[in-house]
Amino acid sequence: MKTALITGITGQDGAYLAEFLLKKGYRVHGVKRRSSLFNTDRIDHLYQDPHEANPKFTLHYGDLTDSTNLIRLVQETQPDEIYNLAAQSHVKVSFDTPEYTANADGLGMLRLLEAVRLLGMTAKCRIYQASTSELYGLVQAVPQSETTPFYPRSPYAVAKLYAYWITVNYREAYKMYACNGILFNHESPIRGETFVTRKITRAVSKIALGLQDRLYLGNLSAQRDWGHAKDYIEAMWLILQQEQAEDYVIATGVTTTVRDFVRMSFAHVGIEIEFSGKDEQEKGVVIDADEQRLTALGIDPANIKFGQTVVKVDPTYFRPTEVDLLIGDATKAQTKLGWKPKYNLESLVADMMESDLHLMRKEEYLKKGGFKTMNYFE
Ligand code: NDP
Ligand code: GDR
Repeated sequence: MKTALITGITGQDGAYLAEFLLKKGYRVHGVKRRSSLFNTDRIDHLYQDPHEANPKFTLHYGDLTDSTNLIRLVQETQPDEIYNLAAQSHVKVSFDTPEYTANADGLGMLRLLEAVRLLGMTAKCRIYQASTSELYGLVQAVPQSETTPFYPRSPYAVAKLYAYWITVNYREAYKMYACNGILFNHESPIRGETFVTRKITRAVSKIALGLQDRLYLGNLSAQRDWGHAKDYIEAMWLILQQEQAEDYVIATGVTTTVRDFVRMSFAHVGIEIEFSGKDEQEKGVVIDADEQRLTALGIDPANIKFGQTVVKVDPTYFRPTEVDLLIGDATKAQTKLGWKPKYNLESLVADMMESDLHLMRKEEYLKKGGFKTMNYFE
């Protein structure tokens, strides 16, 4: 039985990867941060009572900024594979917390590599670094592949650039099986609520159910290559199963604007919107609503008003430096790993919308029952 250690276990990818590896028969250890409230929602279904003999899934307190903690965890768990998924992963927030982001996202990987090296585990332990398409930043060439030059555009991306190169360096210097997966944006029903796709699918669900009037967004023209997290975590595992340690781009090869993601999400519930105006003045207005579709989904058509402004731009969400266009070329992963995504953008939007409609219905019941509902949305 193989043993895996996953940092960032409470995050989107950590949760899907843990489930995937448990199904493959792995023993999984996860590193979670101390938090004042439970923050294990995404992995609660995997929980095993630690009092039972020989649990296959165990959580440990830890933090990527604490070397001694990481050394102890690697020593205690003796992993065959480490997946370093932990990070302050929000690009906009990295402009507010640049030093912390550098420490966790940049030096964090160095600490893990050093832990493996100092413990004499370089031959036993393979290690994966969650690298990112944000490394490409300011567009140098499209589509972006393993050979496209990097030009990071945020403290997050600069920190991840360090982690990328320290992974390559330890592979070359110490013959470690250490790899970068350069993953393009991947989303899911359990995507963090402040990333744009989830912010959109939550808000569209609330608007359709009459729980919210409007969605405020930043740059609608940004283009992203969006895939499904379930497909992408499989690629992480494949990257660690090869003869040679190498770096791979994981992407769908299709790019879409934020504006079109909004349109598609509204279209899922039968609402057609039209955008007008430029830059900060741009807005999205309801121009049609398919009563049959709304009713079939259990939504009261009276919630949707013709001419209602449902999307507005709020410059608060603009970034000091933006990444305008990402589109990945995953040919290497397709040919060498045999990786092929099962989801496309349409099925991704449908999966997220169905899940958020279901969640927001709970809010609807609570509101109708006179209970306070969660109003905070960023
Ligand atoms: P999430 O933000 O959902 O999860 C991040 C995880 O890291 C959470 O478990 C978080 O814990 C944990 N974490 C944050 N800081 C620390 C720290 N200092 N020490 C220990 N744990 C910490 O990210 P995703 O699951 O979406 O992404 C996984 C990784 O992949 C990240 O490194 C991200 O940068 C990278 N990536 C993501 C892409 C995407 O599109 N999703 C694309 C390319 C790369 P807590 O729950 O306590 O906050
Ligand atoms: P990104 O994801 O920065 O690509 O990083 P995010 O969803 O935050 O932004 C995508 C694009 O949408 C634009 N945008 C907004 N973004 C947010 N969050 N909120 C808004 O209201 C909004 N309006 C427009 C952004 O400007 C941007 O252009 C994600 C993270 O998961 C990283 O950790 C990962 O490395 C990369 O994907 C690949």
